[in-house]
Amino acid sequence: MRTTKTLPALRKLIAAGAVALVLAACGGGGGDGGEAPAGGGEPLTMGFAQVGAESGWRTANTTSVQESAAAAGVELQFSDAQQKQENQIKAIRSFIQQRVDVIAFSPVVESGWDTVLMEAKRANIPVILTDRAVDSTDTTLYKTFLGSDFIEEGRKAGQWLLEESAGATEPVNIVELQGTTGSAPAIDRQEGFAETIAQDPNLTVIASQTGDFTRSGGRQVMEAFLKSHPDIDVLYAHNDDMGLGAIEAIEAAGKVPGTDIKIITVDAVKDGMQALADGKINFIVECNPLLGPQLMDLAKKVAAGEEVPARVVTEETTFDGESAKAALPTRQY
Ligand code: GZL
Repeated sequence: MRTTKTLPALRKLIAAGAVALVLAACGGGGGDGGEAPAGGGEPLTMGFAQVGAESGWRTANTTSVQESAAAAGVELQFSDAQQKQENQIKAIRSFIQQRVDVIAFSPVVESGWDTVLMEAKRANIPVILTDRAVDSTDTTLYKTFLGSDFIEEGRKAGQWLLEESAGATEPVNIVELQGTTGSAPAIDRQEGFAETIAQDPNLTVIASQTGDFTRSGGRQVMEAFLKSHPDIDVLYAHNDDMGLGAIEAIEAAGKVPGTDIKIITVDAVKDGMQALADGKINFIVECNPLLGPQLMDLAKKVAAGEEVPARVVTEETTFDGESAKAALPTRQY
């Protein structure tokens, strides 16, 4: 549903109308190639509160949102919270003050959102969760959740290791680099992996700690793991960036990543796929960051008061070394 327009917005409407008239006089087209609002009306305004810029995945996700907004003729107010929940809450409050038509955000952690989401609801501004979920029990606080099934991603990682280790008679010692503490992907990827490897008593997670989804975090924690556990067989990292940081630590310790220590990661961004093609990573579960087009489509629907599905799960696959080599030349991110 559109919000009540104030005087500044009326000026925008006149300007938009004037722009639409000018474009018509010049034969239309031109500009940034974005869609002109249907019927010459005011463009949809979206406030997007992004987690930060912590990983290659996040960068690709930001690019997808920004480019899709331009292509859809959506006026985007974008904020980078630098992985701090208080910054995301401030940004959402600012979007409410600006009376945007739709608010979208990727919650850095699952908890602590009910108050600010209730403020958006009272302001009659629909909210779309993208990428990550919240643990609010009141599902009327948002219109839909667009993003991956992280438990399924963890299961896919665990299933690969189950098959790789089939018939093992010796214990398989696993270390785990968790994503941001309290975030949906970290919680769910750990859950999905653990429930799957529980089918083989030889598979044991001997250490698990957060690397906060960053390369430096992955490297630092892996250095500590290597010092305290000389007998590591497998690394399961919740994203490529932590896995790539861990590879630096493994090589610095004189071990061969992908051979001495098998490595499973999640995301499938270019740098991770290159390491997979090079044999330094053994298996990657894809997590698709290109949510922009679906987000803009959902935003237009909720702003128009149309019904949308409560949950939109993104399509994604898995890669081994051979399929990574085949995919790399045309990989978008
Ligand atoms: C998952 C996303 C995660 C990525 C990380 O959808 O939230 O955050 O897996 C990113 O690379 O930092």
